[in-house]
Amino acid sequence: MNAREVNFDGLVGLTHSYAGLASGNLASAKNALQTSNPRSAALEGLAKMKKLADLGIPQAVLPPHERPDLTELRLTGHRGSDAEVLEAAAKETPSFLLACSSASAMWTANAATVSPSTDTWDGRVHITVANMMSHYHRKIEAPTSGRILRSIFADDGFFCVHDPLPSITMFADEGAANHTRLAKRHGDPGVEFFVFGNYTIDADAAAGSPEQLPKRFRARQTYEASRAIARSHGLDPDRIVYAQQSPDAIDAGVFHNDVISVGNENVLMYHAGAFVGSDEVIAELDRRTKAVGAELIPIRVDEKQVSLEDAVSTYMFNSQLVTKPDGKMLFVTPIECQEHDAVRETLEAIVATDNPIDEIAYINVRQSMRNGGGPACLRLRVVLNDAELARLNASVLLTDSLYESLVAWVGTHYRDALDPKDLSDPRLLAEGRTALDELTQLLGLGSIYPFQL
Ligand code: SUG
Repeated sequence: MNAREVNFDGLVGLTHSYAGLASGNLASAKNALQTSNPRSAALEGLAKMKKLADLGIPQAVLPPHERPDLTELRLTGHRGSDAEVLEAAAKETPSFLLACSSASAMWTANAATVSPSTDTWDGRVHITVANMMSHYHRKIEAPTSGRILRSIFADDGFFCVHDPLPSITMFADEGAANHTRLAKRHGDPGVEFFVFGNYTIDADAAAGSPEQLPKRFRARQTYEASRAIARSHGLDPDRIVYAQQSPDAIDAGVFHNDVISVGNENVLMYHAGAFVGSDEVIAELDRRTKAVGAELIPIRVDEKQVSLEDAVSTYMFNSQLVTKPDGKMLFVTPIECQEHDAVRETLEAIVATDNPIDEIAYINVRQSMRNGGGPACLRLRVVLNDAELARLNASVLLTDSLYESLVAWVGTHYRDALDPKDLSDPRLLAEGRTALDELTQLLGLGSIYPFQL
């Protein structure tokens, strides 16, 4: 059946801030406690969505979560009115207030792992909400992400939304940022490619050896989590490849695999330093994709073309690689890549070579980039056939009129400067609730936030 990939982008929240919360994420550490601009951040994200929608690439919107999260703050013994809780938290547990205020749900590549219906045991689209247990500010996204995804993919004849895996180290899961699907075309049977950085005592020999764990930063995705998702989704073991992230890459700031490789249909672009045993990984992908009728086109970028360090600082591999209506592919690439000679030249050389990629769009998502989130982090990819597309809540699909409403909505409600100290301002909480209440109506989502339940 005819199928396409729909990008579900996270709309940046009203508390977009730089709190230095994410270990292993060099941009987050570098920009900690700077002033952010939530309005620009949201508009940059919307402009990216509009750009893709205008090219005829289906685009949808996922709403931000309510922040600061008062429920979490109250769990730590702060009592009284919301304003009193915020004031006490700012005084007594300021770093916890920062974590409870993060707009990190904007990086929807981490919201879930999605397997299209052509890959799963029961012919439904399977979606596992990520537990994001490696960082507290991200772990608290899971319940709201689950409610939002269930509200959009509500028809259980077509969709199956799974709860997050147990929140223990063994099953640490960061969603689609460590998952790529390779196929001839989106609608064809695919090979699901899971990349992990860590494994625990229950891992079989395929997981690697303890010398292959990073030394500087903690890896965020485990082998066991990837395997559990493959089981839940009922994937065919012959159509799965597991690979380990290179520990050196993790230590160089590659906290998710989508910082160092990107795939789309039969193309996989990767840095030579991305995986443990890259050549064997590519050979296995080649073998398994051939078995499903696809001819893999691997595009390898060597260290001498672009160093790991430059790949991380420009987020070259965190480009979205998307199929246009004419069947050719487009790189949606951070503007930082255009400003870096070696990276720009490498990307342009790839486009000039004989492969399906024929265009680069450099886009500005600088506000998100300063927190280590590039274009690919901001979107969750969902392959849907015609029948499935007709079954989802269509109010979240980006039309010209929804785009205009959202731009106006951001203009009305968002601040253009936010200091971490502003996060305890009770007016910010009130502004957020008014805005999000309006947003659920714009997106036809019903009640999804705790303050609405
Ligand atoms: O989890 N940054 C996010 C960025 C996520 C990027 N996603 C993908 N690669 N798919 C993270 O590290 C920073 C928040 C702060 O420091 O305020 C943050 O959480």
